[in-house]
Amino acid sequence: MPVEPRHVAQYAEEGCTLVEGAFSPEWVERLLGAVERCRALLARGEVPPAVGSVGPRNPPSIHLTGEGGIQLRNCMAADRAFLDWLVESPAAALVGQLTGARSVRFWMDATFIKEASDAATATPWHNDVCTFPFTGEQQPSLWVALTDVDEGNAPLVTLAGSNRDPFRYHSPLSRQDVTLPGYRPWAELLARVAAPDADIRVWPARAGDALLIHPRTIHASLAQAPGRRDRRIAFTTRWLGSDVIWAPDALSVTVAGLSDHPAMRHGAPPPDDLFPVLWRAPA
Ligand SMILES: O=C(O)CCC(=O)C(=O)O
Repeated sequence: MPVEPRHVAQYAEEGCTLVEGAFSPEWVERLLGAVERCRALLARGEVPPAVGSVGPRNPPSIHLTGEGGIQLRNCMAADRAFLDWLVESPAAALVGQLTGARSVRFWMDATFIKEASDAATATPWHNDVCTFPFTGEQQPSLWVALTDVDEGNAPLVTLAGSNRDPFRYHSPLSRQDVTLPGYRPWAELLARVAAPDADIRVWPARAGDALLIHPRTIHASLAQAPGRRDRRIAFTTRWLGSDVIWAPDALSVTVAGLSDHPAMRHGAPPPDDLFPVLWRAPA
């Protein structure tokens, strides 16, 4: 396991850290295969059937972002390679060790594919917690490069230290006219990253490297540099640590079968039968 104290310290201080070689070439190949299988079905208008269960989640979906930009969401239960990775790979241990959680559960997944340099394929600035129906510090995203992602191949970018903000921001995709305590307008987030003294970090990565991103860390991805047409694929999973409680509000994503599930109690941790614990800290 390549987690070192410097990764833990950087994650806590800056809200993002890169773990080089977190996943073997074999895991990268298997995940790439699963991505391509799900993408092919979704692109044909078919919903990949579940081959296992991760509890109530929204169905797999595909979203096009400009020319050559594709997002797949909620594919975890649709392919054996994804499910095997979830329980057999070092992913859950890595999340636990970096966040200091006593236990770790899987929440959701997304895949970001970019195959052309259209500016619209860039992922807009946001923080991931903007639509999460949970609260807690330990809700990171584990972003895994499945291809090499050099500086011209649409790397992730972060605003260092934004993980320590006492609030979250509206999603660019959610209603901007709703005011809720604890949220700031997305326009403010954009002003912060555009400020001349903004501490923006760029994260080139090799296939198999992983970034752990704090739920409040403001981040985006660049588009590919003009003329690039390489395949750029990142597979990202969201996780719930031991300090996380169910706390949906009017800006949270709703999940069919979960949002109204009687076992989901406001202010309580997610129940084990819907969110099995995948890793526990050694006693
Ligand atoms: O890889 C990307 O393009 C963006 C990933 C991202 O922003 C996320 O996972 O929240």
